Order: sequence, then C-alpha cells, then structure tokens
Amino acid sequence: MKEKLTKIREIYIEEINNATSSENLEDIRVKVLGKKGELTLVLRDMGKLSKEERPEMGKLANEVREAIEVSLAGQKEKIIEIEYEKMFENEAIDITLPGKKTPFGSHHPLNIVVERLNDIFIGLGFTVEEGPEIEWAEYNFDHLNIPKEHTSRDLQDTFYVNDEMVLRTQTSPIQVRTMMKRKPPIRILAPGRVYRSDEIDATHSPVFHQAEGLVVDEGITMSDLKGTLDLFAKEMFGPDTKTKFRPHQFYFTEPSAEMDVTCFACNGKGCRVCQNTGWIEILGCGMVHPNVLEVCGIDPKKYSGFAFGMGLDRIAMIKYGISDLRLMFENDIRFLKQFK
Ligand code: 2NM
Repeated sequence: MKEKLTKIREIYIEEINNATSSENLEDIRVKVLGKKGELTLVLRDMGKLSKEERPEMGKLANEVREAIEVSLAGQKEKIIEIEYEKMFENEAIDITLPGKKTPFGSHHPLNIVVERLNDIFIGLGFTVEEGPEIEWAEYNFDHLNIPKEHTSRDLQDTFYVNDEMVLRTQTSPIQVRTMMKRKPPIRILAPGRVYRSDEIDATHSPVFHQAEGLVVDEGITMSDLKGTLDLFAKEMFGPDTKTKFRPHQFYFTEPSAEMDVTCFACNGKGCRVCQNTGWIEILGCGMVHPNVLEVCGIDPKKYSGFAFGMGLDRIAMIKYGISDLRLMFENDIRFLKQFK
C-alpha cells in the first residue's frame, strides 16, 4: 500500500503540473480525489489493514492527499493566469484605429430661410404664431375682405374640405385669429404651409410656404411699414440692400404695395438673377383695411396696422440660386447636402 500511495503521488503531481486548462485539471482531480478516484479507493481499503500498519499508512495517505491538493491549487492559479492572458489577447481592441464617422445631415434651404426670418422679426419684438392648415373659409376669405364672387375662392384655385372649410391659401387666417383673441399692440409673424390648386412646374406647386407679418397699434402708419420692411431686407439680403415700394392692390390692405429689393447678386447693376432689371420682387404689403380690423373686433377709429406677406419658396430659390421649385420637395440627398 505504501508503494501504491507514493506512486499515486508521483504520477498525479506530474500530471497536474502538465495540465494546461481548467477542464483538464478538473478531470485529473476527479480521477484521483473523486468518489471513485484512485486515492479515495485506496483510503477505503485502509480498514483492511492491521492495527499496527494503520497509523503509518493513514499518515502517509494524508500527506499524499495534501500534496495533491496543494499542487492542484497551485496549478489552478497558473492556469487561470494563462487563460486570462489568452482572453486578453483574443479580446484586444486596437484603440488607435480610426473611429466610424456618423454622417451629419444638413438644413433644408427652406428651413434656413424660415429660421433667419424668425430671428429677424423676433429681434424686432414680434412673436412667431402658428395656425391650422385646414381653415374656415370665413377666416381664409370673408374676414380678409375678399369679395364673395372673387375667383380665388373657386374650386379651381382652392382645395375645399367641405362647404365651410378649405386648405388655407395664405397664412393670413393666423393673423385674423390673433386679432380676434388679442388686444393691440400686436406684432406677429405667421410662417407656414399653404395650398393652392396649381399645376406643378418649375415655379408652381400646390403646396408652398408663406410668411405674413402683422403690426396693429395706435398710430401705426405707412412709414412704420416702410422702416420695418427696409430693415428686414437689409438683414436678410445684406446691409447694402435698397428697397422700392410700388403701388399694388389687395383686398385686405389699403393702400397696398409690392416691395422690390436691389439684386444681391449684382448690387442693382443687372444680371441673370434679376433678369437685368437690378431689382427683385420680394413681398406684398399694405395698411390693414378698416373692414378687416372691424370684423376681427378691433376699432379702426382707434387702431391702425400694417401687414405683409411673402413666398418663402421663392425667396429660398433666389437666395440659393435654385432653378426648379420641385427640387425643394423631392428630398434628393445630393441636392439637400449642398446647404450647410
Ligand atoms: C400679403 C400682402 C399684404 C396680409 C394682411 C393680413 C391681415 F390679416 F392683417 F389682414 N395678413 N396678411 C397681407 C397684406 C398679406 O401677402 C402678399
């Protein structure tokens, strides 16, 4: 039995020292110390020994078990270290590699124009107002002093939702709503999407964008209108921009005018952008008609106001040299990427 025990010690310690993985080591442990392990079986036979032999063999058996347990623990530590190293090697990340770039989007030219416009008028003390795109025909036409028989009300020009409601053809109903619920002083800008039953071509679309402005207070005159819009033009198109007002006709304003600005591309000398006139038509404007003030609950004897409206798609096209309106709605990434 003595030889058997020393043999077990010799063989297993060597085997343990050669083990290279945790599984390998566990297999060896089971083989020697497990329920049916070689050492366990020898210990089980101790009962068969004589009383004299038993203490000596018992001592030796304990020594062998201890020696095997110590080498198992020692080898286990070594293996863990080796396995960690292998894992670190396999999972190593090269932090010097260049990262994956996220492509940035860009702003739609129309939104650039709206943002700029909002900034300019907020700077002048205006607030930016919104309203529904499906609107009462009454607010879209009647309250704006547009005659009952006017052609703009025709089914051919306006999208009717039913007898009483339309897709708004301008953002002025926002101004009507504001005047009806608020007392002067009023200073608002109303940008938004509007609808007219137009055929699509390079300069027309049934969906387009407008911004209208409105100022109502005591003592507002045409010079307030001209001063405000001249300042707006210089902010929007550059400090050297000059403005010119030509008489015009709108139902909701009297007197009415259209404003031209000197061409920002040629400074008024004449070029392709301004079709050699030196001027670019930008907006319509005028003093709010007393009928409009009255129907919106504002006393025209006490208050006066000016209003203006402009097409934002057209301004974006002029500003960025876009030749076809359809490009604005097609969402072609190659087109959109150009506007940073
Ligand atoms: C324009 C031109 C001139 C306008 C008038 C009003 C309101 F509601 F106050 F009467 N809002 N917007 C107006 C005036 C709009 O667009 C070319």
